[in-house]
Amino acid sequence: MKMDSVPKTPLIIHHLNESRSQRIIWLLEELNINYEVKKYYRNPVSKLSPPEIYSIHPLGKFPIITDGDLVIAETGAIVEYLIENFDAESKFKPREKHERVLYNYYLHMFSDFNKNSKKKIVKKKSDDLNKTNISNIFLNYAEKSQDNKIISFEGLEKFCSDLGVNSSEPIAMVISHKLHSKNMGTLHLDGWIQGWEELGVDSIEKFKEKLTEFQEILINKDQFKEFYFFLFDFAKEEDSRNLNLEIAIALWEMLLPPFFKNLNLWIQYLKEEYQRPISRDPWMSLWDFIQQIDSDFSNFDENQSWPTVIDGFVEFARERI
Ligand SMILES: N[C@@H](CCC(=O)N[C@@H](CS)C(=O)NCC(=O)O)C(=O)O
Repeated sequence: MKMDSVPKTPLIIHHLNESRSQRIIWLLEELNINYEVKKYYRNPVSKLSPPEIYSIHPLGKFPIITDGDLVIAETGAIVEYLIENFDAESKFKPREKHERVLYNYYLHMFSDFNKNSKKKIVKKKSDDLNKTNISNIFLNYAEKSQDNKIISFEGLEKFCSDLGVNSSEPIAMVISHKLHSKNMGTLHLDGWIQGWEELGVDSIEKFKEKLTEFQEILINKDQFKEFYFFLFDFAKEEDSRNLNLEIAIALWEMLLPPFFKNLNLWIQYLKEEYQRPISRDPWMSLWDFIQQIDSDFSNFDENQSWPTVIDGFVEFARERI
């Protein structure tokens, strides 16, 4: 085969941060090859490849190089390709038999070697998932005008309807929670991937099977707490520190009936007397209050440091029950 010491167009190395694709960049430099780096970043939580790499190569792993139409994955295969085609000065090419043995040894060893090689390899729940499916499903609902990185209100409604869920029902908020949504009405690609992987699902049908567990969260006090805490940031305006009172009341009316016997009195107090936005501390403390204080308030102690809104409520309620 004729060796081209210079590729016709710059070779592209698809490089993932903190990964072995650095080795290929080293080799490209050593061989003085004309190349461009296309950077990708691991999902900050799952540390997995970003979904767009699957459109370059179905393996979805780094490194990958593209040389014109040719796409090559696997460190060893890439190293062989580069040395075979661009090592004009035979800098790395083995010349003698014993060199070839060593060359093969290092090539195979390093292809399989990473910083975790000495640790016991634990199979992750997400390893068996079809990650391409997960990101393709996202694209079905994503907002084209936002580079396909966000699902907004319309897409969310369509997603809920494909799951057989009404987007105004409480379970739709559990879905947003499970997919790490940061604001009501939007889903982001990174949270979506993380969520689907944590749930261990990769199709709409499998996602639907999780809905019974999600319903359980809405009635089980041990599971509800985490979801309830998530709601404060989810429901408040991004640039505000507090939650608008009407929204807080709507959420409490929708979600607290299974847990809070004095809910109606609480709402009455907020509407008639308190009439202010809700800050984080009262939002969170209300949950502890519901769990710890009897519905006749007999074990309520004013000297414990409950937020003012709760002290005010107890005073208001005691006169009415
Ligand atoms: N045998 C492959 C392994 C590729 C591989 O596991 N790459 C890692 C980076 S070091 C990766 O892409 N991880 C992200 C992921 O698995 O989602 C090779 O040597 O190229």
